[in-house]
Amino acid sequence: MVRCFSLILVAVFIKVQLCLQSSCAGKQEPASQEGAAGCGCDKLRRAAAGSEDPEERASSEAAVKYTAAGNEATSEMVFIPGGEFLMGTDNPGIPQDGEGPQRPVHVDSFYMDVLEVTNQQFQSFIEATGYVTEAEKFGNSFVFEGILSEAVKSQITQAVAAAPWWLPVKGANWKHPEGQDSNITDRLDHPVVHVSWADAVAFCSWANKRLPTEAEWEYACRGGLRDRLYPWGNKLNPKGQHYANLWQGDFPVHNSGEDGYVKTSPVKSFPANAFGLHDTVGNVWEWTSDWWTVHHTTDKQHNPTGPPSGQDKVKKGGSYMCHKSYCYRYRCAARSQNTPDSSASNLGFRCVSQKKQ
Ligand SMILES: *[C@@H]1O[C@H](CO)[C@@H](O)[C@H](O)[C@H]1NC(C)=O
Ligand SMILES: [Ca+2]
Ligand SMILES: [Ca+2]
Repeated sequence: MVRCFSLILVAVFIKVQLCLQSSCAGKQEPASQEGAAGCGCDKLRRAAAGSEDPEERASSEAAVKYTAAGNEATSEMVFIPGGEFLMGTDNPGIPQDGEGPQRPVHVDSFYMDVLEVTNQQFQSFIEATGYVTEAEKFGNSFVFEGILSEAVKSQITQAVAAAPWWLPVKGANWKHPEGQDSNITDRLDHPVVHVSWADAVAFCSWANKRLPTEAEWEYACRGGLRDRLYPWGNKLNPKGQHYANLWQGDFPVHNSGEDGYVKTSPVKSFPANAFGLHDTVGNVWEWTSDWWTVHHTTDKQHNPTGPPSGQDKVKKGGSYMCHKSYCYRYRCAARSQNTPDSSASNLGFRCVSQKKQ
């Protein structure tokens, strides 16, 4: 199995310049397997990851401090009627991600947030609890180079070697998505970003909810459709309309913003699927509760929860940075992974619960 690269420190100034001028863009096309897997979304990991078990840390913090839910602050939920579906695909867009084989899975009914958790909602959680996110504790987070100010870029001396467009930015966190000179004042209705897996678990616990399993997330994404690529069917842009906030143009140098957005979009900017869920695919990646594996049984599964342990957590749905040429992961069966302490400018979450909140 291909393990992820660790964060290799390089002199990025030169690297980014090179990247912008030619080499990276050239490498991205055509859509070879390598190119398709090369978005770098899974390459983000902190240089000095803590050894604590994030699951334990998240659940104990959540249990002790954050049991009082502020329900008005959290999203409207929709009932997802349980049933059996075909999880994964036998025609994987990115085989090494473990998208296949297609397999029968039953999930029980549950409720799911209609929308990705927003900055406004996350702010209510912080105000109510005093919670400090991992990005704030670490003092930095990963930001896509293309959305940074020149002032911030000029201070950065490191990058992710395998994906030089990801820069660890000092002071970047949920309140300052592109570093210290940015804020969320004009994007309270955008999805919160720079939240680690434990941060997401803490928020959901506070709201008396939890993260979805990968199976629940994928079942919900499919909206009752069988064996389709997207939450709305097989055509990316039916009738010329955009159904998700993705990337149009050439990655990583030019985002044409044809769908209306070059960064995150306000939640609900694109149509809902048949279950009433918006932005499952696109806008921001969404954490799930499962540990990552690329090996799946074809035996019928009942409410699967993934491997008992692991190093990375599964994230689903792709983001505003996804383009077919290098990150064809804006499909319900697609998946990627990050270490649980990772946070980035295109990674958020939504919650589920067994009971109506
Ligand atoms: C937030 O950012 C906007 C635009 O980027 C800026 O005009 C505004 O002054 C900032 N607000 C604060 C409180 O820093
Ligand atoms: Ca877009
Ligand atoms: Ca999403």
